Amino acid sequence: MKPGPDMAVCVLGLGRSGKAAVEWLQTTGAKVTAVDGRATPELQQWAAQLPEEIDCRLGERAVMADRFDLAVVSPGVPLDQPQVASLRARGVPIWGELELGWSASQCPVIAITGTNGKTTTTEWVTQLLAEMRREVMSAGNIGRPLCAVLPQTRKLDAVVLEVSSFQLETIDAFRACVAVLLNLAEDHLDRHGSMEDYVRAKARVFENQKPFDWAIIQFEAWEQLQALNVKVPGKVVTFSAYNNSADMYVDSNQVISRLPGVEGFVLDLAECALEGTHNAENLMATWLVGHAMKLLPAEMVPVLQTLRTGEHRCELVAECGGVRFYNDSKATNVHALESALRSMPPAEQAVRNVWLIAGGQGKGMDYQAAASAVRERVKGTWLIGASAAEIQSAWSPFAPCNLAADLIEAISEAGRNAAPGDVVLLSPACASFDMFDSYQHRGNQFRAAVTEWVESRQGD
Ligand code: UMA
Repeated sequence: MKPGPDMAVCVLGLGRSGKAAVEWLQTTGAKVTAVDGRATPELQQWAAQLPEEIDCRLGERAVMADRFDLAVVSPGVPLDQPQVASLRARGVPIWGELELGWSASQCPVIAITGTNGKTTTTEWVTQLLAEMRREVMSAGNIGRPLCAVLPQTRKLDAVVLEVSSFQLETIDAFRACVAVLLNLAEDHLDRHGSMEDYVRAKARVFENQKPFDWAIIQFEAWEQLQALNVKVPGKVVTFSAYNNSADMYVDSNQVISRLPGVEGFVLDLAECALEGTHNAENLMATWLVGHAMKLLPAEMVPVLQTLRTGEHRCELVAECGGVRFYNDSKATNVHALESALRSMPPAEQAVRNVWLIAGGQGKGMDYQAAASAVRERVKGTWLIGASAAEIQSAWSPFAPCNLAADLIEAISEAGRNAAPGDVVLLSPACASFDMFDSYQHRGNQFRAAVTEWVESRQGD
C-alpha cells in the first residue's frame, strides 16, 4: 500500500509523530484527516498554517464515521483507544508513524530496541558510522520521527532508528537490515498488559527480516525470545556482559568475540571511559552493528574508546563537600534504576553510599525487582510523585524511605543528609509526566536545583 492522491488517510494523534506524518502525507496528495483529542493553543496554531484541504479536527474524541483507506496512529495512542478500535473493526489498516515512514524511506534501516540503552546505542552507532565516513542520521523514538527526515533518506547510507515497543506494535512490513535487541525487563506494563505481550511487541523488530539480515540480540533476551518460541528469520548474533556462552562476551574486562573471522580479543573496557555492565553491552552492540555494516575491528576501536553517555544518563552534575550529584532522569523503569545504582562509585569505606531520589508516574512495574540493588547501595531514599507511596511500601524493608513534596525538597533533604564520599542520585524508575513535561525537563530541573542548592551551601 502506497499513500497517494486516491487515498483517504486518517492521522490519529498530533504530537511530533502525527504532525510529521501529516506533513509527509500532504506531499503525496493523499486526502488527510488529522485528529487529536486535545485542542491546545500550540496545536491550533499548527493547524492554522495547514493547507485547507487537510481536515484538521482538534479536541475530537468521538468515534468517526468517515471512510478511510488507512489510519496512521502515533506511538502514544493505545490500540484499544475507541477511535482506533472502531477503525480497526471497520477493516481500516492501522499503521504506526514508523511503518508510514519506513514505507517511503529510501535507504536501509538499522533498528535499535530494548528496554534500556536504546537512545545511547542509537547515538553511538550513528557516531561510529559517521566517523567512518558513512552518511547516516538517527531518528525514531530518539525524538525525531522518521517521517520528518524522509527527504534526507535519499542520500543516506543508512538511517539509525531507535524503536520503541509502542512503535513496533503497529508495524506491517517494516524491515531493518540490522536489528538490535539490547535487553528485556519490565516496562510499559500499563500499556502492554503483561511481560509476554511487551516482549512479543519488542520481538516484532525481527519479524520481517530476511535470512541475510542481522539480528543482534543480548544473550539473555535471546533466551527469553526462545522461551516464547519467537521466530527470528535473520542471522542471530548474541552478546552479553553476564554470560560467556554468547558470540561476544566479557572476560576480565576484555571484550572477546567468537564470530567467524574475528575470533578473540576485541576491546579493553578499561580503555573506554564508561561505567557499568549496561554500557559494556551497549558498546558490544555498537561494535556488532559496525561489524554488520562491514567496518573493520581496528578502525572501530579508537572510536569506541571516545564514546560517552549523553545528558540525563548517570550524568555527574555537581560535587560539593565530597558529595557527588548524578542526574539519571532517563531511567524511567526499574531495570534502568538498578543499572544506575550498580554503576555508582562506591565510597572508600562503604558500598552503601547512595541517597536515591526516585518516583514519578508509574507504569505498572514491580518495584520490588530493585530490592537487592537498593539493599546493597542505598543509604536512604526521597520519593516524589504519583508512585511515591507505592515505592515506599516496596522498598521500606531494604532502605529508609521518605516522602518529599517535590524535587527541590528531595534534593535539599538528600544533600543535607549526605556525607563526604556519598552520592545523591536522581534515578526515578518512573515516567515524568505527573510532574514534568518530559524526562529532559525533569533532568534539567534537577540540574538547576542542584546548582542552586550547591551555591547556597557555598555561601554558608
Ligand atoms: N493523543 C490522542 N488520543 C489519544 C492519545 C494521545 O489524540 O488517545 C494525542 C495527544 O493529545 C498528543 C499526541 O497524541 O497530542 C501525542 O502523541 P505521542 O504520545 O505519540 O507523542 P509524540 O510527540 O508523537 O512522541 C512519540 C513518542 N512518544 C511516545 O511513545 C509516548 C516519543 O517517544 C518519540 O520521541 C516521538 O514520537 C518521535 O518518534 C517518547 C517516549 O516517551 C520519548 N517514548 C517511550 C519510551 O521511550 O519509553 C516509548
